Amino acid sequence: MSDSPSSANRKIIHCDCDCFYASIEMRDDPSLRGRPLAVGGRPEGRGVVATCNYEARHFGIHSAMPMAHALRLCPELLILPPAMEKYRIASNQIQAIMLEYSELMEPLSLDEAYLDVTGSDRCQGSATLIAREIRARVFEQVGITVSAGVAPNKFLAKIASDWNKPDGMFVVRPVDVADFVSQLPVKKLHGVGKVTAARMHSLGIETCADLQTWTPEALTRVFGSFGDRLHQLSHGIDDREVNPTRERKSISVETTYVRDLRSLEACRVEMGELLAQLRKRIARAQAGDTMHKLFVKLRFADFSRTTAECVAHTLAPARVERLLREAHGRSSKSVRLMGVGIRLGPPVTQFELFQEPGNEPVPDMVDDIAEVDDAEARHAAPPEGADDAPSNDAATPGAAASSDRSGADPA
Ligand code: DCP
Ligand code: MG
Repeated sequence: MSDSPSSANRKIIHCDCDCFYASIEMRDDPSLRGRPLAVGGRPEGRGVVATCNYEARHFGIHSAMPMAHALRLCPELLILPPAMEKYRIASNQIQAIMLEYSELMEPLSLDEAYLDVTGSDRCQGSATLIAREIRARVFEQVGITVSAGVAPNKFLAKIASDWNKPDGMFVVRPVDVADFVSQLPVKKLHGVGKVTAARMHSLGIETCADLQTWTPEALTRVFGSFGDRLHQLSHGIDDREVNPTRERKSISVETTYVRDLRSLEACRVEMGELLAQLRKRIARAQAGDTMHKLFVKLRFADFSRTTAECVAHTLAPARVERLLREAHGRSSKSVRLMGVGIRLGPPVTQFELFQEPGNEPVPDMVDDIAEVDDAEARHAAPPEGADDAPSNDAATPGAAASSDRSGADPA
């Protein structure tokens, strides 16, 4: 097979397992099938739903919902704790199957991955047949169903895999792209979460066809640096390559607040919750000794954003607070999104740790890192541990955790 061209005419498959953790549990105990089942934390504590099967979804239960609330919606709900090791094994098996069709495989989380089959000669080079075969083999060999989307780029393939869930697939051929995107609701776009969608609706923008009537300049005026990207997505354009070697570069958590935070004090209060989530994610990823920088990111009511960043090898709250104060001081507007995260590098030596500055002035401030609003991009990185999943009672429905990552075993 050959390298994938970066332009048009690519063939991308996106695979996403159906109610992944719950599927594995039902596979291992078929008596669970047909009954509402959630995997996640205990309802007595602050446990949340990591996922639930489709029977439970009929009751309105969904990921990240407090388990106690799920139980009120469905008193007969069966609850199981997550068994990450089993999920990792299944994930590796699925990725191994995908790799037989193309080495250009990019995992996004344990249960989803992109595959670029542009240069593959399997199944007569048909991406549709490859996707069908992968789905059948996963079912036979791993015992769960996976849904697939086939399209000329990542953005559309990801939407397509969701189109006929569960246990379905959907193909967007190059000739179908224009029709397909024009009827697409804006909330389907990567980076458009509840808050941005509400803003769009207030501007009369419901579908990509509506977005297409806006110039990139007009979109940038309203949505900042996300404007250009919105323009491209609304036309079905996405040039991102499937990147099999992408390494996790950062781990972060962020929240878009339904009501803006109007003071530094309000930000500090919410920051405590974000930091607790970040600590858990770093621990789970065993990434503590690869931390090189710390950053605090704010997006203000006018959609401008800023990131304060410093070299750091530990998560000292005083340093986070200083970055928060620094970033907050850069605008007089209230805060609609707040995030905190770390950037990763090679493992840190004891010597570097010893050398780490304490309370000296923060070096290396970086301004305004333009990026898509990860927090609102659901697929950026589904959190795995139920108790680590963004809990709505912690902040708002817009809450999410994110991390740049890859690897065969994204922890
Ligand atoms: N997950 C989690 N916390 C969340 C979201 C997801 O722990 N807030 C975990 C459990 C899921 C897995 O990640 O099984 C995959 O996430 P998906 O978003 O793909 O959800 P599912 O696979 O469970 O369901 P779907 O059929 O909608 O893909
Ligand atoms: Mg899934």
